[in-house]
Amino acid sequence: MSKEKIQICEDLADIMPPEYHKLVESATFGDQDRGWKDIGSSTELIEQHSLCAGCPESIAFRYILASLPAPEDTVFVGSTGCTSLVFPHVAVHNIHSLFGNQNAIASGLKRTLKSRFPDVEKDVVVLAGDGATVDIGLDMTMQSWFRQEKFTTICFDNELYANTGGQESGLMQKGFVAKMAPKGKNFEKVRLPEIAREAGCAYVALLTVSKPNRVEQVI
Ligand SMILES: Cc1ncc(C[n+]2csc(CCOP(=O)(O)OP(=O)(O)O)c2C)c(N)n1
Ligand code: SF4
Repeated sequence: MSKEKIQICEDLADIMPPEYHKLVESATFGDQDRGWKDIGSSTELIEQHSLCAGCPESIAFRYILASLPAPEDTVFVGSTGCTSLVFPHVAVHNIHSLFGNQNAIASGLKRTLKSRFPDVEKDVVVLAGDGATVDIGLDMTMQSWFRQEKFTTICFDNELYANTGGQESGLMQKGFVAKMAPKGKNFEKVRLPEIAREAGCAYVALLTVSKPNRVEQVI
């Protein structure tokens, strides 16, 4: 592990806010033994991030960052939505893809990194909301799973299109009434873990933010 790979550009160092200096100095890399239990003493995301105050996605993101095996050699692929709001405030490589396209971008990126750096394991991690993963991006999600592309897909399931004010999502619970779906949902929640298993994913796990050390379901 090395802290050399992500640094603040010297020419901009004097105008960067202190929070960003702290982020790079005490972020998620450099320590061999770090993990989710280090949250509290490490910095993964600046405190003045642009998610709502108290948003569970912010703590979930911190757990994810703290748990990456090799953050310096990891590239995140994000998609439009609340999940994408964290990326300007973290010290990790990331690409913002067009809404729904994240798994297609990640497939190409992983293959390209393999070809460009044959001797280094470069990890690619998709992080997207349920609307991006299961509704608008389902085609791309499924194709990458069918093809056994070698990267991780993380779906932040808040059961809603939150960033655009609360439209119905496939992962929303049946009967749920949202601001932009006032009649309530008519259909059952899409069973994403089962779909992932059927599509051939090597490992499928379901976790909640409140219990980061407990996997709810492994398929
Ligand atoms: C191609 C495209 N279609 C639609 C949108 C509008 N849009 C932006 S965010 C969003 C909802 C995101 O919902 P979700 O993926 O569930 O993430 P959340 O905001 O709930 O974390 C939509 C529909 C867009 N930006 N680009
Ligand atoms: S609207 Fe988005 S940022 Fe705000 S609490 Fe919900 S998921 Fe988090």
